[in-house]
Amino acid sequence: MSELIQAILNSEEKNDLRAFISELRQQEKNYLLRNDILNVYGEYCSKSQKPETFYKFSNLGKLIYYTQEIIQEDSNFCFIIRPKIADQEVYRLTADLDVESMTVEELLDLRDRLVNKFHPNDGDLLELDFGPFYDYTPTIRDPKNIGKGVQFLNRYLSSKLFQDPKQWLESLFNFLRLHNYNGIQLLINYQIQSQQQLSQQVKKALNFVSDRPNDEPYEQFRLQLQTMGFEPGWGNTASRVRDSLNILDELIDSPDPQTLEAFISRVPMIFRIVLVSAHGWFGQEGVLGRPDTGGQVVYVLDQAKNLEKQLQEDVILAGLDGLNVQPKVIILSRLIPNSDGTLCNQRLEKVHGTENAWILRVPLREFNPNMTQNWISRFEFWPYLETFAVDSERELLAEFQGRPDLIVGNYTDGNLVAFLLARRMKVTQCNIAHALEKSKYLFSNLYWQDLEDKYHFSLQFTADLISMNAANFVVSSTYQEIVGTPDSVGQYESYKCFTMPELYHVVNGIELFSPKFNVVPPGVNENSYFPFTRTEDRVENDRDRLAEMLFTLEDSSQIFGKLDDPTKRPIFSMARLDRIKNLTGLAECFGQSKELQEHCNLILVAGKLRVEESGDNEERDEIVKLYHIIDEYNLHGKIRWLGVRLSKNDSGEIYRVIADHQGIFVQPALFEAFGLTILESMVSGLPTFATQFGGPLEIIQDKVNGFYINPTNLEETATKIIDFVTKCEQNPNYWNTISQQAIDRVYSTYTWKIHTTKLLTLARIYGFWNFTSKENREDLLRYLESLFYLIYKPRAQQLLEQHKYR
Ligand code: UDP
Ligand code: LCN
Repeated sequence: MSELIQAILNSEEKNDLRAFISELRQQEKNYLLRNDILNVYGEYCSKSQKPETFYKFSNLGKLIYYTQEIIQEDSNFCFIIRPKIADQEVYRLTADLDVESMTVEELLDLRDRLVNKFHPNDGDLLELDFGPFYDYTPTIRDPKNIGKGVQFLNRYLSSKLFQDPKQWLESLFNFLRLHNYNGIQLLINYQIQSQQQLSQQVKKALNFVSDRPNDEPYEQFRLQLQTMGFEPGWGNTASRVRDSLNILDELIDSPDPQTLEAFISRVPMIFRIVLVSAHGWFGQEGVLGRPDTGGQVVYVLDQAKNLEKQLQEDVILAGLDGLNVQPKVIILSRLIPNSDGTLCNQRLEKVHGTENAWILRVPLREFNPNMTQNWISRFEFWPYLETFAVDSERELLAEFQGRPDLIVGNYTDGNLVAFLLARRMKVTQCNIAHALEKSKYLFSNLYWQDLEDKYHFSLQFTADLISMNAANFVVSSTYQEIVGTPDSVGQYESYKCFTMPELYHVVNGIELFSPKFNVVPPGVNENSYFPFTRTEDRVENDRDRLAEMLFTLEDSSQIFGKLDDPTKRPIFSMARLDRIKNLTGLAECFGQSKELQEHCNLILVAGKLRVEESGDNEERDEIVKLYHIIDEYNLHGKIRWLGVRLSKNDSGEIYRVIADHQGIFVQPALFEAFGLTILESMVSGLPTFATQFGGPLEIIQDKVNGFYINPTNLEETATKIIDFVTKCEQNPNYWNTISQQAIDRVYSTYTWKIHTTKLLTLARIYGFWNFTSKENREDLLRYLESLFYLIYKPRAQQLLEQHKYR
């Protein structure tokens, strides 16, 4: 980038830069974000009548494109530039247009000065740097391979391991000896005492099974294999056992990364899994749409069901069903005594449609009954996590009658609990963020002190840093969750370097190129959400009942609004009523467009209808705002707002009913980490218009199987919808084409089968590498523990004190 700046300074564009800087000086703000910068630049170009080519292709245009932030301090400007994904360069431009590069530390100091929180004495403030802990692990080089960690790790470590065949065989042999289920030895037994013997016996066993019919059940030749040193786990039929032994034989004689992955994916080493989802209402009915209870619950429930199914299939394939092996999945959540009609006050609840998947709810210790008896917002939950983890360990050990094989954390709180549990129990830890709040709230770190009363970000971001660094592997739903797009910073990327004024500076918060990151998107529940055209699977009564509820039913206790013309094409949206979901933005977009109102009705399924029924600040604000917009634009007769809590089946059918009416789904969030409603609407066959900020950008391919919208540009959004509606009116087939392409997109890319197969492969492979590479992470874990005890815990205790007075 410094060459680009020099090129500007050494050309006629120097005057443009000078003029642009002078425009910047006239801005009221001294901290400009990308959107502001583009606006100022756009204005400058049009004011000085620059051609389109200058705007885009001049060196200044390129510089502006890469500039994420500009900070003005006195007469200087600091340019924070992102020349490519996951990279950052910082330059100071003086009034005389001298350019100096700035260090991360200088940038963080500058940001502190901006909010008058600068510590003049060097060394006054704690600096967090995780960089040195990643020195001993390999890193991916090309940013486009970020998120494909396991492939990279496999290739890298295999090539290292295979260089020393003796050591490699030793590791493999020791790894094979490890496995057992409830004390029953699996794979190999004491008769195989060395790696040489292993190699000989594999060939012997291969000869033996080769002569047997392919589909001969394992039980029929189990004893013969046992005498050769092989225990159950190789397969359920002669052909499966042969395949597994063949792969092993190849691995011993001529190892390569693909064979290694194929082999490890078959090793029966995961039977018990914990999924931690600590905050919120975790239940199977009546919990969705509440503050803090949305997609994460849907995701974890579906994941639990599908993991159990996959583990059961794996058990059968491995030939273990005769041993009474029963995989078990436990969703760990908090028990909420005042559970508002849900089952969240029940200790143990079986997950519907499974044999051995459970929701285990552990109560918070009685620090203060006013708090711990009730639902606690995710922003206030921090003081309870440590004791929750301690109590949960005991309960999990009892439920599993032993240790789990994998612990998966969800969201900041669940990930911190997963860290504490994994550390205590010495189990592989996987992190799933769902949404990292840091990038959701503008300047959340810089102004953390002002926001602390409401959001307690100091605890949340510290917890995030701890668990994302501690995790053996991280599962993200999209690539951009990790490192964003060419022009926007990723959620994990936003933890790379930031200041928490007067608390700490993070100079290197996470290694984005680490192979721990893996993109594994979720799927949809195919029993509840399926194409509207599958009439044979739909229940007519439900369809009619929900159509009535959506369009005509009068019931002021849960429905607001009566449509003048219920036959107009419905624009539908469903979300929790929080600010970021921006349903109010959609209502405003609809309100501002008379043309949209002529063609369509707006139907919202959202939270509650009455402020007094909500205990959540943001929800209350949004309710007030929505009524205000309805009045301001006089949307009466054109909008329906359903404050209902739908059952799973109803929520599936509701999308299909909208599709029966050739409607569309709009997801107008200001930012959406992933967006399960988008998968649900697409698989139902609804043309979907979704925010361009976040995950939907990866789910949808614009104009092919859905459409992007910029929810901050109401006029443009309305125009996009009107264009679509007009096109459909001219050519009714257009709706069907997009509808079918949306359905195809979900089935080809977003299924739980794909997700769980990949997740289990990851768990096995990271487990294997942890064992064989004996990677010493103890120093990192000790550092993280110090952060937990020295920063997190005292702050959590302070918050607990405040809770005592509630
Ligand atoms: N949902 C629901 N009722 C509501 C609002 C949401 O059933 O009133 C469901 C919706 O069908 C989806 C989930 O909650 O399955 C929301 O997930 P998403 O990933 O879209 O957003 P999140 O709420 O997690 O931010
Ligand atoms: C949280 C969110 O905000 C959504 O974007 C995701 O779809 C959901 O979790 C499930 O991961």
